[in-house]
Amino acid sequence: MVGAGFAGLYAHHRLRALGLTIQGYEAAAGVGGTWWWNRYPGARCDVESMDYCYSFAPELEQEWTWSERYATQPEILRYLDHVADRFDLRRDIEFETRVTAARWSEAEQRWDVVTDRGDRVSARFVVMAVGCLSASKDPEIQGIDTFRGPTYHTGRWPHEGVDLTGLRVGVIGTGSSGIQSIPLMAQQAAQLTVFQRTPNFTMPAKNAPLDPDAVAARKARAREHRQAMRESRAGVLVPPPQESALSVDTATRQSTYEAAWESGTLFGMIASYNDLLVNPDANETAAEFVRRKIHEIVADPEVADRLSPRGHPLGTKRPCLDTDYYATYNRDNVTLVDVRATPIVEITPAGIRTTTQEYELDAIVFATGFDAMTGPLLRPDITGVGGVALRDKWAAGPRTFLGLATAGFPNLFVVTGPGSPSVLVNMAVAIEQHVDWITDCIAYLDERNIGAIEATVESEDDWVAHVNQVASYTLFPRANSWYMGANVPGKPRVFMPYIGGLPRYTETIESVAANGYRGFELRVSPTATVRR
Ligand code: N01
Repeated sequence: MVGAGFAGLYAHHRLRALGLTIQGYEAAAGVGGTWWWNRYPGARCDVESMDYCYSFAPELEQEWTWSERYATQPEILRYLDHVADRFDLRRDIEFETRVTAARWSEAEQRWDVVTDRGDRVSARFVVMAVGCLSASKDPEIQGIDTFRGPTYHTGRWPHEGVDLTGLRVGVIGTGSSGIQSIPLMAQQAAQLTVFQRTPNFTMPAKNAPLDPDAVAARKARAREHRQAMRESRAGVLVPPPQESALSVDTATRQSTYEAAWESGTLFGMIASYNDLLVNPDANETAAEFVRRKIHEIVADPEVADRLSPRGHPLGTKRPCLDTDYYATYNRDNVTLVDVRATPIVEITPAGIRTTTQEYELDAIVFATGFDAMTGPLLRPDITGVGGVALRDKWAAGPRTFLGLATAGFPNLFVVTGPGSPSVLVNMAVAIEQHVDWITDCIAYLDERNIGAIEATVESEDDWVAHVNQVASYTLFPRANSWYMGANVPGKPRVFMPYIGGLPRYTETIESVAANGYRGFELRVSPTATVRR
């Protein structure tokens, strides 16, 4: 089991109940995955806390009480620590140990797994619960090592915290991490200079303490709510839009967008009309609404203009929720530098030099994101049937069957891999679904003395074609997003998650299982009894 975040912890719980012996590895010193690493100021989840948690144990749901509508990173980490303790999930995990390689032996029908500490384990199955956004990425800017002051990446934030009081701070990046941290860093720093390459669409989170009566009411109908979440399109309850943005008059549209803006929900704006992610003209009505909001909030019209996204349709780069992001640019100690107009040339010992000037800084924050989805799977050296490396197989982009498995790599399961809904839906729902499917699959194999399960090339080809086809109906391929791999130089431009929605995806994976794992080849174990 690789990883001990949301996915890994639940997988330990389910697979242990099957009676399997598990060896877990986790690069961090504790459980939590993304919530262990991303400790930057303002880090919190932008799916509501009561929806962004496990549903597998009704008693856990009743015991745990979230304090805010959108939980902070420390609170989510406390929750995951609590889950690990409550279900005794740490005992099989080797922490501060990174899996560096895994090699399949067809003769033995086993994986030989190696770590950076020199551990070696022979395993029937490898479950990659490595997260979609766990391979953090520094910017490709020359001179980083020459900078005299400290540099920090939001995805590897120091655990002791960082005091920016009185410092001149530069931050590169205005995705979710930048947008959450900039308002808080601006309160501490003497001067904050934001280096923005692409302005992003963000909406107010309207975060607040949770009302105890609302919490009690939700707990009372927790089971029905969870079931409805699993059956929803994105793992959260948003009424499905019925009409086109272009079928209503301007006043109606404005009031719908106003309500979405005030709702403080991630999917509210996109779900206002049914064609915002497929029709550029419809999308433009929502994009223009947000741009007008930016101009209302930001006092300097030139700064407001620089903050207004124009190069990509709303929602095609992941939207963000913020607290006081745009208003932060009204502060005297905050400067916005448009590095598309005046690109960064280099990082110098004293700061950051663009084509027009050098900005002197005491500290630099990289909010520059991740080698998403494939990065965590390709960093280890994984070799499958016939000695083929996963890196080579995926050289032109990830190829999976259902985002759960890849042909040529038997008995290797991926939780929320490329080709699954994953990052487009509530990850807590997606993770439980995948872990449940993998657990049922392994139980099925054990009952039948089957030693190996491998996705066929044909089923994988069909699935990849389907994933690409549904993406091509949308506006997503128009954006240079991490969904497309566009943030990593040289990475193939492929829309990685599956955008067909949870209901269709659920029906597909359930039907595959119900039909004896149709689309997979199942091979009998070479030994009389399957070794656990
Ligand atoms: O990373 P990002 P993130 N020079 O890739 C810029 C999840 N998440 O860590 O857009 C200058 O979105 C880059 O510019 P551009 C969430 O799914 C969730 O913020 O490539 N700029 C961009 O502005 C999210 O989408 C939560 O032109 C450079 C920024 O850096 C995902 O994680 C919180 C550059 C990177 O933005 C990733 O978010 C946080 C360069 N050389 C994250 N290189 C919540 O739940 C990169 N950039 C709330």
